[in-house]
Amino acid sequence: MFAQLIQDPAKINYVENPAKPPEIDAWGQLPKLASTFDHVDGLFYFTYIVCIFFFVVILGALLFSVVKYRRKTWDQPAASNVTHNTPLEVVWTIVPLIIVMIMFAWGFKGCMDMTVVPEAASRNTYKATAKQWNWTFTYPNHATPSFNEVWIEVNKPVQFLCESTDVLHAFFIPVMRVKRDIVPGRFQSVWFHPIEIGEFHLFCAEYCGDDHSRMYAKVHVVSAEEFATAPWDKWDDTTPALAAKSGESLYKNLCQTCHSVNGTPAVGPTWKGLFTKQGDTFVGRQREVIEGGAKKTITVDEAYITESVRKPDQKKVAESPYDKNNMTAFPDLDERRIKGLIEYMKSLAAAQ
Ligand code: HEC
Ligand SMILES: [Cu+2]
Repeated sequence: MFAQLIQDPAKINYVENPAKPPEIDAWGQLPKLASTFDHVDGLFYFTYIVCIFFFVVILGALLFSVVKYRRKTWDQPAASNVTHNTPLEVVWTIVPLIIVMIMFAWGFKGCMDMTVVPEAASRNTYKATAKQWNWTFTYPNHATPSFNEVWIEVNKPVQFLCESTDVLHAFFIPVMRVKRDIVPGRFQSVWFHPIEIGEFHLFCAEYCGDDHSRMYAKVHVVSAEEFATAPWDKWDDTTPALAAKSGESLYKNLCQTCHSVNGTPAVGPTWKGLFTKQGDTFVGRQREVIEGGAKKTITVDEAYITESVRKPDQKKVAESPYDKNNMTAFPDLDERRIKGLIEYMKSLAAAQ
């Protein structure tokens, strides 16, 4: 019934994050693909119906009174001087109180279910680090993290310990019916039990700055066999072209929110022109930077890029507004990934 009012998911541009949008139901609700937290939908529909009911009753009474008791001539005196009605007032205090207490008890039970993590989920604990504006996931018993994409095993309860390195964010996977604010300086845990294989969205659900709306990640729920192959730990750099391709997908996940590759200004400087191709060699551009308060000119090379990724504040680009904008540091990116990003930057020059 309400589905038509909701934007058709097929028409939304999912190019950057092509997780297939699951079908929504007649209420505009996504399917629930976790065996946990049944109360979420119950409470949602209950609140929804209560709201619609009171909207109709109150607005109906209001419209009825406006028409029925309107002043018919300009000098018509007030016919009644009722100041109160005790039984009526008691009813409209007690009834909403009861309804609100039901919502409270229901919500409190749900809150306890979500925050008390069962043993099975705590044995499968991931870490989700939120920062402006991306997600880093680290896996149980696996050294390589993944960025803006996370793989979890189907039919296995999972816990995410969430932390933020800067401002407030929120961990929200609609199809799993979990949402939790992430408060800087503390770990917030969420858990759930996924029951269907697929690709789903994870959103940041707390306004966290300019690119908040682009701070989403892809959740891959995969079979145990596929999970065992550690799909996030594939990094193809057998040839420079493949390394550039791997670098490009990492760029889309991690850097695109702040860097364009076509010259468009963004939070950070464009990568267009970082390298130019002269014959068969790539030459880095000249760049004026501020290091320790002093301006100097350097040539862009692998060392400068590596440092820009790991310690972006070391040398700030001396050009407004980039000298004032801050870049998130990525200390977890290993050599191979940084090499891939550099290959990608060089491939931009080759394409010109
Ligand atoms: C939150 C926004 C943001 C994100 C995300 C981001 N950067 Fe930056 N980046 C900046 C800003 C702002 C600057 C300029 C200020 C400075 O030098 O610290 C910058 C500067 C750079 C520079 C120096 C560029 C030059 O022209 O001299 C490089 C290289 C760089 N970033 C690489 C990356 C890579 C690689 C990623 C992804 C792994 C990334 N950045 C993600 C904001 C960002
Ligand atoms: Cu946000």
